[in-house]
Amino acid sequence: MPELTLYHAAPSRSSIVRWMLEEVGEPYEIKLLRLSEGDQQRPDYLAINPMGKVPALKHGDVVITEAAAICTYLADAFPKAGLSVPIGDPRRGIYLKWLFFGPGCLEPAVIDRAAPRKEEPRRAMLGYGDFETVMNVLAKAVERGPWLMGEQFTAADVVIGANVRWGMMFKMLPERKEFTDYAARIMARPAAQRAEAKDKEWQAA
Ligand SMILES: N[C@@H](CCC(=O)N[C@@H](CS)C(=O)NCC(=O)O)C(=O)O
Repeated sequence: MPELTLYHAAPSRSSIVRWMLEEVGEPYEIKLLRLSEGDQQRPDYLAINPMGKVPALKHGDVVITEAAAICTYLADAFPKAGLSVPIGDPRRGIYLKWLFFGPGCLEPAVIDRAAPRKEEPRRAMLGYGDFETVMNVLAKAVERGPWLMGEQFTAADVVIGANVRWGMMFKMLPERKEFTDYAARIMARPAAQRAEAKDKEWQAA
């Protein structure tokens, strides 16, 4: 029995973790939820994630939720995969910055753009400031490549990369060369291809 269980719905934010698990390379099992049937609100699942959301990851007896936290956790728990910047490495701070930038800035900026608020909020009130600044900061970070941390692919690329790919797919990110090139580098990764193929298999079933 694998020690890792992903509570998953495809495609959804739990696909970020499925890709991460493929990068890690440890055995895992999947428990599929049908969001349209309300599986995420059933008492047995709410006992796992009271937010009623996927993903959730069980590792032994520990349950971790929030996609970016799960990716950070997996990178640290399985250092052989080389997806983390360990404590003590001076680059760790930058690595953490990108892991938090995903759910803290990039995702809310994109979602607010897709579903605008009735009243324009003041820039200072929004943790991400404004959409254009987020796009410019991100474009500069991925421009040089190949990855956010330079030559090392890390969990931060899974978190940010999944958002970039998803944003491009749904035309929620501008078609900037920095983003299309970064998305192409991501899709050349065998683990990303495996995760996508497995998710598509389920969707077709
Ligand atoms: N902050 C959470 C968000 C998770 C989330 O919103 N998941 C969606 C799927 S993309 C979900 O479970 N939706 C079902 C629902 O809200 O009923 C994370 O980053 O993991």
